[in-house]
Amino acid sequence: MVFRAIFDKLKAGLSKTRGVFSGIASLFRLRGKVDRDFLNELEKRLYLADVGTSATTEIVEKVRQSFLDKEITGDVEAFVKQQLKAMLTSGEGIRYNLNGPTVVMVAGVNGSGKTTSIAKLARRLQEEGKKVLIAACDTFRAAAVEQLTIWAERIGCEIVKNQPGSDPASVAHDACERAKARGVDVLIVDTAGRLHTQTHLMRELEKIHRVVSRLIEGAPHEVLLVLDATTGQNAIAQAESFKKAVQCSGIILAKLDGTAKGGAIFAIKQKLGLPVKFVGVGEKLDDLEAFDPDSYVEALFV
Ligand SMILES: Nc1nc2c(ncn2[C@@H]2O[C@H](COP(=O)(O)OP(=O)(O)OP(=O)(O)O)[C@@H](O)[C@H]2O)c(=O)[nH]1
Ligand SMILES: [Mg+2]
Repeated sequence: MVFRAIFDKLKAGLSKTRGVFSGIASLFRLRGKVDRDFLNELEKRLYLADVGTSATTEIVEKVRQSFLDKEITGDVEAFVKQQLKAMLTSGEGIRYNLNGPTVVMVAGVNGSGKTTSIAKLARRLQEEGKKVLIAACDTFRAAAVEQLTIWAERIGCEIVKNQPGSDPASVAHDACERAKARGVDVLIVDTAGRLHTQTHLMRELEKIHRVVSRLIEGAPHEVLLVLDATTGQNAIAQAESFKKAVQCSGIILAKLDGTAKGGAIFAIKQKLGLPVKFVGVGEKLDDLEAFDPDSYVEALFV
């Protein structure tokens, strides 16, 4: 029952991308074979879903070869699904600190969906019975602290903050102390998406990283990079610059509901080698799902 409800939400969230993927089976039935026209159409659809050149070429070539080798008889869709699933890694959850608070730092360019994803994640963890604390370390954008405070109030979660313009590393410091003192299970750290320059931004992230690592052993235990799925493969370039500055451990792919570019997840996996841990499929609090390759690929076709 619960699984069904989660799957339905994922399906709804991926409906735009599914519009591009679906129809492959009927197209095959119509033609009755894997011929040039079928392969061209398959290739076109994979491109439209932003699967990316190398992943698209790989899949199309496998379909062609497998048809020649008579591995594909009737169900070409099942074959494509199997190829797509094999390209993704099974969802890994959050890596917890067993000896104290787990620190989850959240990074990403401005507007990618960090703050909203943090609220969703905090709520999700609270529902699992965890004590969560949020740190408002985006002190650069004037309204950022206020926005996070509103979310925190809505979900009944404690927040550590300071005036806009104050030092984000000192907020991170206070949050770590409070997390230890209050027996918090998970501390989630919001960060700025934009500073005066990109260099400033990366330095600030490194500084927050350093501060939390000094105060809590092994912290940050996760650095989750939030990518905006509507930017498709452009998100990869963003991710690369973040990956250099802070050692990202996973990805939250947000805003999948607003795009047909949900295929970008394959290119993200191929090019970044980082696991997608959560996907955002809407603006509401319960619109964050733990990533699972099987459900994801199934939801693209059903
Ligand atoms: N449709 C949809 N919208 C989302 C999702 N996640 C975030 N948004 C929206 O994207 C916009 C930006 O989200 P924020 O969470 O403020 O993004 P941010 O990365 O914190 O932005 P900055 O603080 O400016 O760096 C908001 O309008 C959110 O409601 C999602 O999964 N689906
Ligand atoms: Mg924000």
